[in-house]
Amino acid sequence: MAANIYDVLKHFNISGEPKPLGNGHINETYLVSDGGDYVLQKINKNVFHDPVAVMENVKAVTEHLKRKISEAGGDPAKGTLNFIDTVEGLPYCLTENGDYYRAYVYVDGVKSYDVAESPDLLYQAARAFGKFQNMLADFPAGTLHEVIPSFHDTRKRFRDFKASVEKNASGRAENVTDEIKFILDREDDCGVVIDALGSGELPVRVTHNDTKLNNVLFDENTDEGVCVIDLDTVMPGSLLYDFGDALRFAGSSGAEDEKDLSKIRFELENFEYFTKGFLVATPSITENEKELLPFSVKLMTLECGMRFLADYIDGDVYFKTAYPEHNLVRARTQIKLVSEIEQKLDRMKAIVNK
Ligand code: ADP
Ligand code: GN1
Ligand code: MG
Repeated sequence: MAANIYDVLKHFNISGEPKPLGNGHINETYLVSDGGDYVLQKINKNVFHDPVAVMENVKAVTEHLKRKISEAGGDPAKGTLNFIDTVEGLPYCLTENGDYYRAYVYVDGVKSYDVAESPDLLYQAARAFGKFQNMLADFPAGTLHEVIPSFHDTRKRFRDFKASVEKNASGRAENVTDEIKFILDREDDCGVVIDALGSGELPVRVTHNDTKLNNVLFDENTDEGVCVIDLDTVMPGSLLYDFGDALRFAGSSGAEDEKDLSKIRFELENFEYFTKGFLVATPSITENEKELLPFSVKLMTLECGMRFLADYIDGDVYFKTAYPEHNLVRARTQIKLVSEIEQKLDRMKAIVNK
């Protein structure tokens, strides 16, 4: 067992000084330079109650992806994450405090974006996520652990949201009554995808489930989508989760935590470029899925908005925050985006049909 982060590095046979990397909301991520570059991550135990199961999932998924990438003539050292085993032969290192760390090779020559800087970037991101989903089409879904049960069951997320409002652990609910009402008014939307998955109208697929733009790495010279990262939530789900969640983030004209709401619009041009790339990469999409693409963007944005607002009301216990109102600021951008999407749904449908 390791005593501290330096001891953890020794178990992975890496030396060097860990420096914070990226803007993820969940794990603690470090870059360590040791001749080669490595990423060291402390898995968030509050979010992932069974880190060993998480590592079993991501190892199985990356092994599958490596086979697929090689078969297609690609470079498996770049196209997916390459995890490193400890000297004891394990894909994680446990510390005396009960923390789990993992390490993987830093993908060289790439960069990540927190805001969509150009529509073409979205075309690339969509192709990367679509290809990712395609490569997992024949992955045995039944072998995956459900590491966060009901992750995108929006009906359950809605129930949890109401429970947070009723409990009002932080006493903050009084200040956000308009935001709470906005979400409560949209209860009927919450069951659409989860019910259609249950009835078989929508196929269950192995999906990424966290398709934020900063979970794709782009080639620093060509901006081609090189590698999909953050594989912790790969689980059975709907293609609509990945499509909708990606556009929740990349369809916005501003950052997820932009304070000035006048800067937050839902960009139809981004929607168009992303949709084009995604449809090219997912030839197996069904008619029912296609029809729900525009709605899925609204649904995933609403879901994320209720999660941010619930966390604000719970007292910031889930997402990493940089200041006290951070989750509220995030919830407000999602709410603004939902109203924008509601106004643009018909135009989004026309784009899909085109
Ligand atoms: P979280 O679950 O906290 O979002 P991620 O696995 O997404 O954790 O990592 C957080 C951030 O670190 C990513 O959004 C990305 O910006 C950066 N990052 C992670 N791995 C790499 C890598 N191999 N190369 C470049 N950047 C990376
Ligand atoms: C979290 O891990 P990260 O930062 O890529 C969250 C997503 C949310 C997202 C909102 C495991 O993603 O579900 O959509 O924040 N991941 C988890 O920015 O809860
Ligand atoms: Mg991430």
